[in-house]
Amino acid sequence: MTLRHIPTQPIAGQKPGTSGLRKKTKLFMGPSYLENFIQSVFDVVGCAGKTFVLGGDGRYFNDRAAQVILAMAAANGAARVIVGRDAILSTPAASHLIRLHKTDGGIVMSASHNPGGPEEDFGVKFNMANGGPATEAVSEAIYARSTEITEYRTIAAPDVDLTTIGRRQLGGMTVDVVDPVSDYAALMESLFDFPAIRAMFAGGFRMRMDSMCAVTGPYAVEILEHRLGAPKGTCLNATPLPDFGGLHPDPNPVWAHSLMEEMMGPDAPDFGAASDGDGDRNMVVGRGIYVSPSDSLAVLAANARLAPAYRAGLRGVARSMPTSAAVDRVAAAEGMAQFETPTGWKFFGNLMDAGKVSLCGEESFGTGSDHVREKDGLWAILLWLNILAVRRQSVAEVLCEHFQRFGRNYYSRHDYEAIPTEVADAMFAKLRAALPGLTGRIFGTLVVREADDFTYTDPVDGSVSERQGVRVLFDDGSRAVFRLSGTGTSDATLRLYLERYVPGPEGLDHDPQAALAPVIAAAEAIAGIMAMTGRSGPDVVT
Ligand code: VG1
Ligand code: CO
Repeated sequence: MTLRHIPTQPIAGQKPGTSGLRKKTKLFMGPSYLENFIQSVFDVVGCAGKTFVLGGDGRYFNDRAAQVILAMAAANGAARVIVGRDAILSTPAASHLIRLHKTDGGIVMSASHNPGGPEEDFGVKFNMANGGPATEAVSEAIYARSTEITEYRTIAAPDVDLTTIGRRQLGGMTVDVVDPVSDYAALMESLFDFPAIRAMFAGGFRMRMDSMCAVTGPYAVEILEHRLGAPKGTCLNATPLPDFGGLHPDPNPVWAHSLMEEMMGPDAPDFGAASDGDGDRNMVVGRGIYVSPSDSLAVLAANARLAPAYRAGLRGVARSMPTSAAVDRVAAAEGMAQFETPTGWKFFGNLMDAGKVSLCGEESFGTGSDHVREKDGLWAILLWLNILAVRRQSVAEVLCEHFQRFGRNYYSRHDYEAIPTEVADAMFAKLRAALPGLTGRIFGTLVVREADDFTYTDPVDGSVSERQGVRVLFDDGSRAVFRLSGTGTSDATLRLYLERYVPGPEGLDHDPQAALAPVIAAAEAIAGIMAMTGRSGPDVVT
């Protein structure tokens, strides 16, 4: 077992984005790429004597990357690494293990909803001792370290056997290979009314859970089919594959279209759900009805008390800025604290650690609570099941009653993908320059009340994050928000978030795109997206 100091040079661009470092798999597999980043992590957070969790979503290169990271952890003096069998852990399960074993953090290998395979994407992120993604400050420090790195440390040793559960030694380091599912499944069982959900399935309730050939398959089978008694076949695409079966493991109506088709079809099941590459996202669909993630967050906030873990009520709720204000109305009605953060789960950690919020969500199909410090796809799906089981109503009935009570925040996100970076930068420069003159301007029926570039001051540690999305607020409460994606691996993706509030009782069942037409037109007039990109419309509408 020889310790090796390998000379290396900084590699440009190892800057973590919205959620960790994501790059083309080939780049990650190239000389020193993964090694430089991992050494930068260890140099910043410290490694000697520490314990970490390691796992990933099973995508191509997951297995090799795990061996590289283990050898480097041993060389850097780690005491112990807890690894999911076959180097598999969903992101929320990794977060749970970090907290359960009170480790010093964890490394999650995933590019989440980005496609996997030798020609597609890979990613790595570091989670802190609270189980949540590294904060902005730590991510920045890791990046800074990657620009000055001169060597990385590893050991020459045979691969660790990760195929069976048990304790191994790697140099002076202990490697504990654990079942990736059992602790997480036990946590879910402790939060929700499993007997009520079990009774609902026993009564003939039909569900489809689409794991999109990604990491939640084994978790969904264990929890839904084994522990809750859902009929065999409830879980679809439940075997994780290195290339996700060539699919795009992003649970939205566009990429989960076969599930959508079944849910909108003549013999649709009662409930449909899907999750993403690493298991932190969820999509929820009722028979004949799609639930937008922002509405899902609001419904969960309004009904959380129906689940045992939240019986005493929620401490507060937080949403990312582009997420609709539907949950704000629930918070106001229930007298709960409410926070608005930049995009990315790392901004919720401080609020949860400080006990200010119990429930958080993003419009991008992410919902979670303070049971872990990541968004959690199966958790959200189980909370929905718990609510349906207790209320004995359909998804459509629950949603309809919610809109009647709170009004409806019509919402949609339009993504323009693969825009040349220069074009995107020029568009944002122009947009930012126009902000000061927008107030009072009229676009069709809408008058601009305020326009700014979102700045967030963390109420816990006072840190300030600037330029987190351009927002144009109209005087009737409608909104258009413009952001560039921070998870892509090539070119730029523009996200346009659109929202309009209708108080009801009339006008609550329109098609969202039609209801949002005035906001869509105003956004185009303000930003000139089609003119500047030459596109005739968005690539993905959710
Ligand atoms: C996207 C989503 C954001 C989410 C992030 C990570 O980021 O918009 O809400 O937190 O993905 O989710 P961006 O910068 O591309 O808009 V995941 O499930 O990909 O880890
Ligand atoms: Co994800």
